[in-house]
Amino acid sequence: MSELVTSIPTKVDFDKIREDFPVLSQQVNGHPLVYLDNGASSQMPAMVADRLDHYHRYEHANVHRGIHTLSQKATDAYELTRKKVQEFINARHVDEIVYTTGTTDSINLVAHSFGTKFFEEGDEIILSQMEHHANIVPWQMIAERTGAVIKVIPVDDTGELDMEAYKSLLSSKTKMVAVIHVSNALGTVNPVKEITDLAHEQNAKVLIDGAQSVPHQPVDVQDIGCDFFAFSAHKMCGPTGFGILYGKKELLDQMPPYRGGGDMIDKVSFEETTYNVTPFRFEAGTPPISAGIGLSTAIDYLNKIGMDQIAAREHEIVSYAYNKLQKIDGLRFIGDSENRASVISFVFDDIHASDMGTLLDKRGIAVRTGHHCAQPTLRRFNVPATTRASFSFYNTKDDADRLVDGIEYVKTFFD
Ligand code: 7TS
Repeated sequence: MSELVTSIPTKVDFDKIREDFPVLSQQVNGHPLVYLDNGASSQMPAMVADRLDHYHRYEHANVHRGIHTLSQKATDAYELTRKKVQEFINARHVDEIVYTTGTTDSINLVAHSFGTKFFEEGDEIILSQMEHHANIVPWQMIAERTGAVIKVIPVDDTGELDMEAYKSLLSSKTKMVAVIHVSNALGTVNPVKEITDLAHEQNAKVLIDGAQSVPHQPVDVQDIGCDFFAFSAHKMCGPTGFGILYGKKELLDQMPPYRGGGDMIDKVSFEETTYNVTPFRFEAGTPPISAGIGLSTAIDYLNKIGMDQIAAREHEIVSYAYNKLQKIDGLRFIGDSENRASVISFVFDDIHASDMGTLLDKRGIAVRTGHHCAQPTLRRFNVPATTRASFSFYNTKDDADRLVDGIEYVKTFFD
């Protein structure tokens, strides 16, 4: 990729925004922390941590079942998140927002519920070669059970999907296309609208894994046109243990519940059980209430900055880091798409990624090394592991400089 040049509107003071994240002001191994593992989990602003604290101290009660005031308050706060999420991703109806425990759970829900009901022997599921394991294994499990077959869109040398190959894989046998929006291993941003339009021409349904897109850019599910969209709260300044499945209402209404238990039923007897309406019939048992409420505050926080501003800021920082990294002798990018966001993956032929990660950590720089739960992606590039720097809007050019200096320092060990 050639030099990336960008400019961003200056309305938001992003350097000041770091002060919202207490975790970022600490020293790690005697150095100021440089946190570049946002792809794994982003940090939480004090505003979200305070909201969780307040809930646990003063508002805790179970939801959807209490007549008492505290339970009603907890329910109202928890249900407010559904509305916030609906607006955040521009879903048509609030009941198209299903609460889950994260992206993994959301994809499992669709694979098991939709797959069990609609897949038949010989039906085809199209995935891509750059999927996270969370968007591979659930489909394999359901394919084994139903006799459906998995087809894979190849990735080219720059880390982009081979769209011609995708078109030739599509046919009337295709029942589901499940594709990652932004690759957690390569950083590639995929053309999900085009992917969806092509799948719909064959009457196939489309699931987009948005774990790495929702935290970094505005997402409009109606504009994409996809049938399902999955993401996690903990990658977007929210708490762990909570996530979202967006699904078109007419599809969710036809899908059987995925898990049975309290809250998801209408009437239960030993002879027959009837189920609650969408989305509640997919939400069995006591949920992670505080995490759900925390997501609402995280969305408020992100909205206050503006997702357009966040996307522009990250583009500027990632471009700056990319341009400096490409000058380092021996560094090879894995994934070099023009359309990239938030993630830079790289290798050195003579330095193992885990050595790189360990030595960077000694200088207070947190990166992820390994296969990033995307083994087929790395196999495509014939590498067992990469070092991955994944950025957020609170990262700075100074963080990028510290990364570059850190890599130069690690290189001196191996020269
Ligand atoms: N899909 C993508 C694209 C992801 O990046 C991840 C997590 C998941 C699904 C699973 O999300 P979860 O919240 O259900 O666990 N990705 C990473 C990562 O890149 N490093 O650690 C976790």
